[in-house]
Amino acid sequence: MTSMKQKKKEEQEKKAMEEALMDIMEDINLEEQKSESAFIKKLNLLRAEFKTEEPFTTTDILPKEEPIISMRSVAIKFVDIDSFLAKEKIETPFAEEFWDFYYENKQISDPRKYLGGIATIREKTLGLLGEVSEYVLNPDLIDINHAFNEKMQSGKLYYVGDTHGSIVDTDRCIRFFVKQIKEAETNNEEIKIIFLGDYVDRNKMDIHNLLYILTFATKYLKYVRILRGNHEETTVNMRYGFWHSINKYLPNLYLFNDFEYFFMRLPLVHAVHYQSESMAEPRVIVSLHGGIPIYDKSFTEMPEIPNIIEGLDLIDSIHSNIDEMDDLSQQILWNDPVDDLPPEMLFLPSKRGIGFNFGKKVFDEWMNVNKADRLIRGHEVFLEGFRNFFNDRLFSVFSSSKYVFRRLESKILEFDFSKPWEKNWTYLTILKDL
Ligand SMILES: [Mn+2]
Repeated sequence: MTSMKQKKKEEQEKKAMEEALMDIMEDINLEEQKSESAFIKKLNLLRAEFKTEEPFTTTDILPKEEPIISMRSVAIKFVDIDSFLAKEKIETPFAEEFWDFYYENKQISDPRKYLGGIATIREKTLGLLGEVSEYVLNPDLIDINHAFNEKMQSGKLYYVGDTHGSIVDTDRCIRFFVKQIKEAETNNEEIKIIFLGDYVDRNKMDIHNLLYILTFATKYLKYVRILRGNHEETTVNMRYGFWHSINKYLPNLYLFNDFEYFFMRLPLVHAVHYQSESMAEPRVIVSLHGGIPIYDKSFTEMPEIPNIIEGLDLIDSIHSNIDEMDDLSQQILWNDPVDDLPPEMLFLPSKRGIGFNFGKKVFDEWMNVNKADRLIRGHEVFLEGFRNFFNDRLFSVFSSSKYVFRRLESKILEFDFSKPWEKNWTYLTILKDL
């Protein structure tokens, strides 16, 4: 009986939700949206809206300055989180409320569950996005080349790959990290946690997954960094689920725009410059979502390589849409490494239809130019949740145990600087080790 009642209640809720959606979307034909051409139409409509509509509360989350188009030889600006925290008065009531909802009350089982109700959804979500923009993505912390650079002398460094709405994995990771952070604070040790992008799409819990990660990053501002993945982008979101999730669970036409506006501001690159007291030179661990960007593509000759750590010649990633970004930004989000290239080839066009597959020679040269020791990235699905390339200098990690129809061993990557360099990395299985 109870389950019958429950089912009926759910149906009623669903109906009310659908009606609300119809009200909000008015003249947009829902059947039409299912076909691809209608998606394109809708997309163009959204693009037009981005440009012409008076931003309707998005003012707070948009960058005030013009997108950065060109720069040369920019000195590295390091994140100085301690003086930032000392100088800023941090107030994050929305993050606190979301934290209470996800972490304290464990409200993560039902995608329709949301704080408040439909009337407050947009307000609260925008509140959180505003807090993330103001603190986590503050221009004082992010370098002019749209990267985070920071120093570490010791402690532990963690990387989380694509989570794609797999909130079970995310929840497990966050609970583990909270413990690690508390331990580090007690022992006065350093700790950093970097999320490599791809928070949404592929899973009905994707909105919650994203909001949970943003909440964690705001709550633990001192330790957590978030990057943009190729799924924090409009055309991909229209196609792979996020757009549907919003329509289904949070029926608000403008909320999709708000998220897309927000995604534009996520940085593409993070670099840890690790140097203990006994080291003469720092070792640089670069992370990004997809792969290393290069200038020209003859496939058989060594390309010209940009130094993205000391300053990009050209980066214009502040767009909601991949087509409008510059070539280097697109490649950072989409490129993949490849182990077995024909001997005469240095890289290949990607089967994904955007970006490239790069081989060891180009990778080694890129690392030279960028004075980097290791590269950490996500973007690729491996059943074992990870793969190392190029003599353990490139680490690829995937952190969603449920991906489309596959089950896999999702992992996170840990560096423990108390161990010798060559042996300081370990992959942890999220649903087993954490
Ligand atoms: Mn990806």
